[in-house]
Parts: sequence; C-alpha cells; structure tokens
Amino acid sequence: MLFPQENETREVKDLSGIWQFKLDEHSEGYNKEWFKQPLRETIPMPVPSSYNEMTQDPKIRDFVGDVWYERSFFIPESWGNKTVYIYFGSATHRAHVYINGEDVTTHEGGFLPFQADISNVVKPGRENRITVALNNVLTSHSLPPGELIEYNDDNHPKGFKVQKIEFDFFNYAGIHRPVKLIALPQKHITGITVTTDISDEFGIVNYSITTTDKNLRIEIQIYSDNNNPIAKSTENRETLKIPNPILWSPDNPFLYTLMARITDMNDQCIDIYRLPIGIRTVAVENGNLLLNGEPIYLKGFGMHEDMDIKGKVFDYAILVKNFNLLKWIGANSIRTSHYPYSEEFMYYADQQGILVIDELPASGMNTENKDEKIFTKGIIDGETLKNHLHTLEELIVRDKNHPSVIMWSIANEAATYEEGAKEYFSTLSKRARELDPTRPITIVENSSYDTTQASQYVDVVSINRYFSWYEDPGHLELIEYQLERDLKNWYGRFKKPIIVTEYGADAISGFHSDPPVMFTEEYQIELLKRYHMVFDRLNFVIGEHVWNFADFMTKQSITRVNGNRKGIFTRQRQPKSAAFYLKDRWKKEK
Ligand code: GCB
Repeated sequence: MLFPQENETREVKDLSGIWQFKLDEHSEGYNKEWFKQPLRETIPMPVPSSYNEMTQDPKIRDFVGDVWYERSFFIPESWGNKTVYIYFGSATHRAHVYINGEDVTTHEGGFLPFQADISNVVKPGRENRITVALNNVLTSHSLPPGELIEYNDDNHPKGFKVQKIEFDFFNYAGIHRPVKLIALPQKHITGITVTTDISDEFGIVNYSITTTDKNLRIEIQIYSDNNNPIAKSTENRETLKIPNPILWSPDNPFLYTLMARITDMNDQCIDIYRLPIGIRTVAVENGNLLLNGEPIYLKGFGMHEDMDIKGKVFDYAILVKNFNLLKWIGANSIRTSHYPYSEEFMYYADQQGILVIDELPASGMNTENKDEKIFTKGIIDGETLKNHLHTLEELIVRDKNHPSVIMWSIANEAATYEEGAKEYFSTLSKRARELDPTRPITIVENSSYDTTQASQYVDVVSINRYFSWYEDPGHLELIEYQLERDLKNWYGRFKKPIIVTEYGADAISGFHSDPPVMFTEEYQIELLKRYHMVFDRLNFVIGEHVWNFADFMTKQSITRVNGNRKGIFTRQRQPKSAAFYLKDRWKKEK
C-alpha cells in the first residue's frame, strides 16, 4: 500500500470535513442495518478528529461501544474507468466501512492505515454515501489491550460497565486521520521497498517494486533537485549505485526522489509514483548506535498525538508546531510512544531530520497486581500475539522506507518478568528481524534487569525510570545513587547500549517552589539535572528521552491532575521552565 499521492496519473479527493455522527447506545446498528439508509438523528462531527470532546456531553466523551459516521460525496464520471480506493489514515480502534450500503472493508487497530478497492460499488457522476461503524472497545486481544468490565454488584446499577486500561493516555476514538478517495489507472504500481547502504564513495539503493500486472515496462529514476536522473533502471528489483552521495542525517536530512514509472509496450506512461528516499545506514556495534558509521547520541522525547478539543487528531498545524519546538529545543529524536503516528508525521520527520523510534500500539500489557499472571491463556495469549504480529507487519510495510525510522519498538512496559513473556517477545523480535533485517529493534522496559525475559532478544536496551517520582517521591538526592546502580546492572547483564526512554516529573505550569517540591517547575528541572549527571558519566547510555514532550490527557484518576503533566511543554505547547534548561543542554555539542 502506498501513501496517497496526487500526480500526472493519480487523483486524490480528501473527504475531511463535517460528517454525520451517532452513538449506538443500544448496540442495534448492525442488526437494524443502519448502513442501508441515511442515518437518522445524527449530530455533526468533524473528520479527522476524536469525537470525545466535541460536545458538552460526558456520555459522548466516555462512550464505550459502536459509533456511526456518515457523509455523502461525488466522484467525477472520468473515474468510471479507474480503480477507485477508499483510504483511511486511521480509524480507532476498529472500523467497518460501507459504500452505498455495501460492505467494503473492515480493519482492526486504531493507528495504521487501510484501504479498499471500491470501484465496483461507487457510482461515478452521482451522489454516493459512505457509512463507517467504529468500535473503541479494548480487550486482552486488541492492541493496545484493555478489559471491558461489567459490574455485577450492589454498588453499581445493572449494566454499568467501564473500559479498564493499563496504559496512561486517554482512550480517544474517532476517525483520527484523513479519509481519501484515490483514483488510479487500472494497471498501477502497488508497492515500493527501498533499503540503502554505503560502500566506499557510493550510496547503494536497493529497491523492489510491485505492480498489478506482469507485462508492464518499468522505469526507475533517482534524482536529486534538478530532475536529472543520477541512476536509472528498467528492472522491478535492483541495486543502484549513487556516486558521491549526500547522506541523510539530522544535520542534513537530504532526500533524493525515486521515481517509479510504468509504461505499456508502446511506451505510453500508465502510472507514476515518486518516493522521497534518504541514503543512510543505521547499526548497533560495539556498544554504540551508529548512523552512517558514526556514533549518535539520542536527545529528545517520548511524545503523544494529543491536543485539547481535537484529541488524537492528525493536524498539520500541530505537526509543524511540534517539529518547530523539537528543533528549537535541540532534540534530534523522538519515540512514537505508544502507537504508530500518522504517515504525514513520518514524512515530515524525514524532511526535518528527526530520528524516530517507531513503536507498536502495545502499551498496557501489564498489571498492578504482580501476583496475577497476564501472559497466559485467555489474557495476553496466542490470539493477542497473532494480532501483535499482524500489526508489526502493517507497521513495517507502512514505515520501512522512511530514513528517519532508526529502530522498531515492539512494546512498552509489558510484564516481561513473567515466564510467558519469553516466548511471546522472542517470537515478535524474530519476526521483526525477518520483516526488516536493516534496522535494530528494542522493547521499552520497566521491569528489573534481573527478571526481564525480553531484553535479550533486542539490540538496544530501552528503560523507563521514575526515581524520585513513583519511587521515593520527593527524594531528589537519591537519583544519582539509584540510577547509576540500576543502569550498571542492566549493562552488566546485557552488554548492550541503553536508551533511557522515559524519565521525568509532573510539573504544573506556574507552580513554583524553592527548595523544589513535587509538581513544581523547579522540581522538574532539578530531577532532569540529576539524571543527566549520571548519563554523562556512563558511556553505554546512548540516549535520553524525557517523558514527555507535552502534557497530555489520560483517564481520570487520583494521580492525574486533568491529565499527565510531565510535559516539558504545556498541552498548548508553551514552554515550562525545564524547556529552557533542556535547550541549553541539548544545543551544546554532546
Ligand atoms: C510510564 C508509561 C507512560 C506514562 C508514564 C507516567 O512508564 O510508559 O505511558 O505516561 O509512565 O507518567 O506515569
């Protein structure tokens, strides 16, 4: 599947706008075939956006179950002899799509794109109706996992249910990313895979291309800025050599264009696709993370797709503002905690030179009750693994060509100390390597170095640590002692480079205290400083990702003051005091 692109042979129609929306409070939509005719008693709902905070109604914000979306659209007569796809950047968490009442596709998973060929059901030159049933229920087999708890006690009214989640972000739902109609020539390019290498003074570009039909002539050209090809081929798979390449890096995120073209036997152009590519290598060797053969130290954040009002929407304004802040503060990398971000984000990271640890939506495979086993039949089991493997494949297929992606993260804070986690993560790591032998993998851990059953399978140890926050709250003076010991233990067991993928403190913007106390801006700065003293003396620490880039919404709980406040920026992207401290540190060479 290729990201929708408009060009000489391809047309795209964006269905962003106001759709009609309805909660399915009594779960009757499927039985009553709501998709067969226009929905009744709807409210307007913007697409893309989360629906949760769009009205004043807490029932909509906290709804668990099916919701329905609908709108009408036209396509021109000229699309009658084309292949027409409907594309969703994402729909959270599972979607069932109908066009003119006909079932066209379903998709499981709320953070990756899907598309369906609707050429046979869509009516060119006439009005069409699209209906989408979305469901946000999380179970032990979904990604991320959760549990729908129906209470059956005297304290709760009959039928009272809650979506239990172990992950720490609000379970926003909706059509979060753009929906597009794509018209393609009937014979077209269906996929491109590119990997790159460096050999002497050459950049190596290995590509393969797939098309709908076999008997087509293929033309590949690679060019930089002036459309003059610097390498060409007519094979569907080949290795091309680029002399004196400009290598892609955060300092110079140079992108070449790989143009794939198919023609008929008379040399008539049928289809074209242009893919931005960066020539670079990434490897883990001798305790270092190497980019183009040179050690690189990661400075940046775990982030979230999150904004007030819009929830987990994809939005160009938020995208650009976030990257401007990353640049301003001197970050060179981020982790897509805790799910794949929009494809637009990935392309922008390529352009801006921000390195990405690309994470699967596998946060919350954990339990507060450490006596309970969760990697066991009926909870996180073979069915969850099947879904996890499928999502891994979807992610790698989507993001494999991005030079910014330097590592896959297969999960965040799973109960890796359980015996059952061993086979689970060994299977996943093995599959990730089969699907992409060119990138290192990691798993983000909050287990202890001596009990984890997972970090032996990955290339880089990633750990989240909250000394002086969740552990010994208020005792900043313990950080150096506890952190140094802990990091040395991890290194001692695994002998692998370590990224501290989370460390931080909640700070409510405008709260101050000297000497620092928890939840103040001073405490956040002081905590970061003490972590940094330790990182700076351990050469096996190869990266620091502060938790979090910005404040973000979570479920309501007694540990969250209207969301998680560990942001270095507020939710509206204003700097807290710690932002200036980090800018100072990160802008100095390290
Ligand atoms: C973690 C989680 C992250 C939370 C964070 C916190 O370890 O990975 O999702 O938001 O802690 O602030 O508690």
